[in-house]
Amino acid sequence: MTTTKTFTMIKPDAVTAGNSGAIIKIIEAHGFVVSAMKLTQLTAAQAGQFYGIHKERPFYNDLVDYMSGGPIIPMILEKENAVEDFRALIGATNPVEAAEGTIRKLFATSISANAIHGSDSHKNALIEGDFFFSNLEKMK
Ligand code: IDP
Ligand code: MG
Repeated sequence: MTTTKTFTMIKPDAVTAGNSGAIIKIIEAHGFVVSAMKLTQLTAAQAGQFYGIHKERPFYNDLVDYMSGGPIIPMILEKENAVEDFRALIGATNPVEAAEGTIRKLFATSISANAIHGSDSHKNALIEGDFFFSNLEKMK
């Protein structure tokens, strides 16, 4: 198998709660290599663009407010089978449904403030990584 990329960001609830270090430690312990990372904060317009696919959903405005309301840590990760393995590591969107030991089970406080994002496809991983990082900021 060849190494592939996924994209993640630690969401404002988890960064603000001081859980970033613990989350990155879990990610690395599961074999993911961080190849780009920064601390930043989205404007409402940027959060709206990032989550544009959810524009018609009832939670869209709350999601944009929440995701632009505090610091985030976006990262590009590399591993074999990165997208699928990372979705398994973060767990279900709703922490009540997330499996034991998953990042959302450990750190999410609600279905909206659910600690972490993970790309749902290889194509979206590349789009989302490009949303946050220039080629100069990417290690490879
Ligand atoms: P995912 O993050 O597990 O891929 P999506 O369905 O793509 O889940 O939703 C994107 C984000 O929108 C979620 O991670 C969560 O923060 C928020 N969200 C999803 N569904 C709900 C909901 O029913 N109520 C409030 N927020 C939601
Ligand atoms: Mg999604």
